[in-house]
Amino acid sequence: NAGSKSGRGALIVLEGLDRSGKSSQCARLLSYMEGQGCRAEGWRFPDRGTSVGQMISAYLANESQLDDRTVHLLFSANRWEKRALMESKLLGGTTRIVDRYSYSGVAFSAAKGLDIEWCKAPDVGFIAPDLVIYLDVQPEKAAERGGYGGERYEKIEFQKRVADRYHSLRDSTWKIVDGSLSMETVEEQLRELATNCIQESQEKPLTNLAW
Ligand code: 2DT
Ligand code: MG
Repeated sequence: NAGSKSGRGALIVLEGLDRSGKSSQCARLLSYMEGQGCRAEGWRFPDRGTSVGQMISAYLANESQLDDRTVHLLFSANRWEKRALMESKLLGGTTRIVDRYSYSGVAFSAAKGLDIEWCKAPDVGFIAPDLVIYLDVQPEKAAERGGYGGERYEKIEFQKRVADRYHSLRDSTWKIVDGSLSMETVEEQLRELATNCIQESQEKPLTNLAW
């Protein structure tokens, strides 16, 4: 029972291409966790609510132009401005289910041609996730799902490059879930992964992202 824990909360990240189902699955997982009596909160990056986030949002909507490295650093700053809050939530026993994280930061910027090591550097020292769930959907399949919303990166050729960069970021904290399966099947797999992760993370210290 995920609700009977007393240690720290877990940092669980969902990653994947646009239209891979991350946001829907985050919401489903969160309501399941709450139903289990587990203290859990959802979160997403970019957080468009801060002043940095508003600059990012305007850029994504093609309402402003920014240099590639500049916007990369804004995305990172948008995570840094939440680090202290995130740490205190986790240490206080709240699990966080996060829609996109530093992996999106690196995969999307590196897909533009920026050096991948340069892209990783500003996120060194950020909190390392206990679990990264990658919803694996072919770029062509993702594009078929009701199309894209018209934001800057929502183009199939670009998404293919993002998928390649994501692939090179995989490490032992990653679990690859076939995002082309039914919503219910994916949801079931996520419940199990998250429940195990929460139990295993309780007594582990938080560590920093080291790539
Ligand atoms: P949403 O559609 O999920 O709101 O994402 N992105 C995201 C980056 O380029 N760098 C980052 O650090 C993050 C978190 C992915 C909006 C787009 O922003 C991209 C898609
Ligand atoms: Mg999007």
